[in-house]
Amino acid sequence: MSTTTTPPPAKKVNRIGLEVINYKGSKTTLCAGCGHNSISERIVECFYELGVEPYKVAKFSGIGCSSKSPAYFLGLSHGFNAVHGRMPAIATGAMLANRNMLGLGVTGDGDTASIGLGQFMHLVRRNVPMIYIIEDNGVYGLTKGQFSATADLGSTLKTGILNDLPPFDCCALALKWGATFVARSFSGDKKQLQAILKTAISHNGLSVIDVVSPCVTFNDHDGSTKSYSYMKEHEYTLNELDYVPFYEEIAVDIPEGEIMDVQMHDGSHLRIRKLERDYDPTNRMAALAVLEDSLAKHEVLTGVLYVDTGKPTFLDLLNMGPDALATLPESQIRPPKSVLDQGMEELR
Ligand SMILES: Cc1ncc(C[n+]2csc(CCOP(=O)(O)OP(=O)(O)O)c2C)c(N)n1
Ligand code: SF4
Ligand SMILES: [Mg+2]
Repeated sequence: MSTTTTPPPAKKVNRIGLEVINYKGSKTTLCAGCGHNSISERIVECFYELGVEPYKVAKFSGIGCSSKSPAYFLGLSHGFNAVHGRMPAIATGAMLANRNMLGLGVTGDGDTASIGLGQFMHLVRRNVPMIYIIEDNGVYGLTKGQFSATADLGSTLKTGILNDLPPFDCCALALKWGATFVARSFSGDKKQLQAILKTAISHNGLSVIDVVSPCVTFNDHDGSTKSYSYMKEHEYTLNELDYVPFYEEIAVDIPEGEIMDVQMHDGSHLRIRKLERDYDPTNRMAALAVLEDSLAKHEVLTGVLYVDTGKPTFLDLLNMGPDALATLPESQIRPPKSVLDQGMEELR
């Protein structure tokens, strides 16, 4: 009797031959339903779908539930969990040492806008080429839900305590200080967040992405403006986004005037479809104005607020050569003895 065996189904791989499992990390220990978990899922999908080599990614974070999340994606990548609010300095050093890495910072609103505000400022000012995701829940989740500096005026804690301070809007701050890609999204908006993340992967400069990411344990009640229900009622989508990677043909049948096409550094395209508002995301002043306007109307504006593909990065400004410092032989990075001797002589 002959037995026929059906071959196992072929494993699904991306364009560099890796399976999605190669982009996952350890099992999450965050609360079920936490927005941060959805963002981790989007990171896994986007890096897999674009075929980014995971071992060429350097993950950075500070301290917080959000900053724990790099353990839950890209397990084959490099990672550095820094001190609270000090991730930008570590990331800047790492990107200077090895420009061939793709830098991915994941942080919280407390990590960025409270203790780490000064570090964030300098990262933006320098246009360090990396992705900087703020998982914004308006509270310090890890330390049991105190207000952070992004909590809205008039919002309340679960206990009823009122926030009487105005918030920092991380997108407005990033725009003011010179960021070259600024976007806001919501952890529950899969399609929009994917398009934004993919564009950030292609961007040569600092990408600041503020993602409203509800904390189900401490900030998902009626008085919160970072809850799932508040976002459902107050999210206002600025533009519809479509990302076309450099290795895919772009369709040409676009009605003129409706879509703005931005070519990214690696040849990919971000296609931005205007919605109700006539909005130009290459105009920084318009971006600041639209944020002010949304604040007054109690809208949470999501989409791409600003994109500038022409500004030099920190590595360009420092005239860093094409080779990563970390890969140069010692003969090229250590001054010869004669130069050191001369320096010592001058100090005598
Ligand atoms: C120097 C220092 N100060 C304070 C703390 C306590 N602490 C740990 S996490 C955190 C806030 C985290 O909030 P956020 O960055 O918003 O992350 P989330 O937990 O909300 O994701 C604080 C204040 C610390 N770990 N180190
Ligand atoms: S405490 Fe809040 S921020 Fe932390 S894991 Fe739980 S839901 Fe997420
Ligand atoms: Mg937080």
